[in-house]
Amino acid sequence: MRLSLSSLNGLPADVRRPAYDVANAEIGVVHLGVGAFHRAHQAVYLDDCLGLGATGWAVCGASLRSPDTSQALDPQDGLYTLATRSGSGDELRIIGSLRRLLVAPSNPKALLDAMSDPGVRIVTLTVTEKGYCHDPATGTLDEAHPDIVADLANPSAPRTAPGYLVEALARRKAAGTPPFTVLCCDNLPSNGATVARVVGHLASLRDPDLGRWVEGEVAFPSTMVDRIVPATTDADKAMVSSRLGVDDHWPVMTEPFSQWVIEDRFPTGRPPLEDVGAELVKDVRPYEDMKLRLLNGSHSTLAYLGYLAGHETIAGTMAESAFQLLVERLQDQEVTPTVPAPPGADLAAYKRALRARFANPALRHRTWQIAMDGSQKLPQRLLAPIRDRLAAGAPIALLSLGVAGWMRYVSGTDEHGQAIDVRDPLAERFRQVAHTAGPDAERLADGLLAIREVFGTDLPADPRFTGAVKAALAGLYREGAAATVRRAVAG
Ligand code: CS2
Repeated sequence: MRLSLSSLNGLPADVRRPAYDVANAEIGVVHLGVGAFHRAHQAVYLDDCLGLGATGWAVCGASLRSPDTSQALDPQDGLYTLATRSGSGDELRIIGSLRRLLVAPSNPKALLDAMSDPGVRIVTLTVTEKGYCHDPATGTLDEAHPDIVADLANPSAPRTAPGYLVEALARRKAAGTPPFTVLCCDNLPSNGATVARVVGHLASLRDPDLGRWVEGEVAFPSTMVDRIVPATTDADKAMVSSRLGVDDHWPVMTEPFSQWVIEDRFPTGRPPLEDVGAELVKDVRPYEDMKLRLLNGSHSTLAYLGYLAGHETIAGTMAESAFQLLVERLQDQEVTPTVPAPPGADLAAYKRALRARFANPALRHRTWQIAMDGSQKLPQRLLAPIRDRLAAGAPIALLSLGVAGWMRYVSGTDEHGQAIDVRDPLAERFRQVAHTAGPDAERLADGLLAIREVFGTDLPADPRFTGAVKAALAGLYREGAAATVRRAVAG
């Protein structure tokens, strides 16, 4: 038997179920990028809102690429299990807010129709950093991106999230329907402003008048989203299904912690998110810097160096005391001075909690998963604090070790001569650089530093930065990651 509306009532008593009439919940949100993160984060807040009796805020979730999620959840009436993992075991809860699933490539019209529906007031997005087709160093639309070129040539069957947003907004404008609010939930710097810039630019390339309308009429509030959501494994699926007594083909696994800070700017209304734990604020920036630099910056550093040192998971990496110390020093000495504390926040407690979250052994968060798409992540996670430190004339040795870890990783060969499965939109460029450099660390560093989309033009010209990164990279080649980390934290 399968998890579905008809099997919902027979679930064990310790599995929490939606506290509202799921079958009749009306859609008010379209979500682009309906992956595990959305299902463990925004969909849960909306499920809570529906449970409080706020109607009209169920979700129509779309995949922009693969049909996997819809294939797993359609036969389950959109229902799935959220498993919250901690030292005291797994708590299971069924989420009902995902009322409809669409697969964009096989039916772009259905998605554009859903986004044009006047009942839809918000479009949320988790399409990952690369899904915005922007230049990560400058945050502007990459006009030469093949999918953007395709979306301009064929606007009614878009390939990209910006393409869908622009076409749907154009249709709403033509129909006299007020625009939806665009709520980016990806880990981009100033995510609202960045997506506004990208979408506004694409709209203006289609039609300057549409561009001005998007700029003047559409709200793009910024958000800071936080919840660690490792990819679901077959063992997770089997565990959940056996506890439910029915099959769930795609549960999501997560940690107890969850945070959502949202700029409160929704001209056409929003669900009562403040009643379900979200923080509605005027300025998200300090929260975002805190999270991107302290959490994600440490995460990427642990992912590259941990992977190289032979660790499969973040918790496994944190179990080595030198890595634990590395994170602590990186956060305390080099990153915290670049992060103004958000109102009322206790940064010391925040950092302690972060390290405990990383060390949660119940979460098997793979270093390889976090290592993905580094070209899109490095600028906001490690390079932005490095720029601030350089401007202040302050040391950057540990941040540079993270960058060197990325370089060693994208060289594509591990410390035992085995190939690394490097996933990144720029993977081909990395391969060429690594091929030309051979085993020469200095040449590898020079080749990668010349990638302007990652490093811009300022950092490669600053010998304080290039010197620190090259010294760290030479250490990684000479001694390996584990010994380099031990040496970095010694004394
Ligand atoms: C991680 C994030 O994969 C990654 O790059 O750093 O997904 C991280 O787990 C989340 O941002 C936590 O909120």
